Amino acid sequence: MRDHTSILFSTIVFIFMLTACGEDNSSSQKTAAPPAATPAKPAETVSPAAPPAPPIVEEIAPVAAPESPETTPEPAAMPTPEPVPAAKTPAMETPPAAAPATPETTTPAPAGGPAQTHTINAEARVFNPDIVYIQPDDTVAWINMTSHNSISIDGLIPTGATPWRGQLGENMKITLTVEGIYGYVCEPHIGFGMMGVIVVGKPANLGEVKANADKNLQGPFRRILVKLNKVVVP
Ligand SMILES: [Cu+2]
Repeated sequence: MRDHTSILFSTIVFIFMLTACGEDNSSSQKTAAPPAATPAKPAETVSPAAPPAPPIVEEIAPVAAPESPETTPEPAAMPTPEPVPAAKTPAMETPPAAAPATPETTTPAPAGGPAQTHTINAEARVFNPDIVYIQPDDTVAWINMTSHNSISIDGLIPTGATPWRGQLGENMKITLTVEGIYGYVCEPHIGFGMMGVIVVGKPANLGEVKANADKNLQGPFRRILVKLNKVVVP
């Protein structure tokens, strides 16, 4: 056993000495060798590490791509049904807007007979109808007069007729006995042209009323001339 141990020990010592000599020989060359090997290895290790990265990016990209197309078509489909009902709503509102054209049309003069009541509806900013043909002793009733009134215009009623001045926001009715043209306005809404003409019987004062309006009325009051020009003497 001792022989083997001594042989083994001597062998180890011999190998150690050989190694020490090798280190001494290579010690001078080590300085240049390590730098060359170091840059080469890291460059190789980095490049292999880089390739695996692209596949990861590619896997992420395809995942994100399917998500965006799915979400995009859904929002696009949702807004479509909404605009449709929205477009129908304004279409429904348009017909009522055409209604205001009604006041432009004049009602025919009623035939003689018992006294009648003629209703004038105060709509948004217009009297409907804005020109009313009645017979002497007939009654005119203004309704829906919230925020409106009816005031006869000086110089635009027949001689001998009684002017009137309604209360703001109150419905009213008057009975007209004197034949002729009567012009009136809604005081708060003169600027909107909210005014009207009442034609009683066979008026003799149409020319006189037009002349007075053109001569005396100022600003928005003059819009009554447009209505006076539409009057057709029965
Ligand atoms: Cu008014």
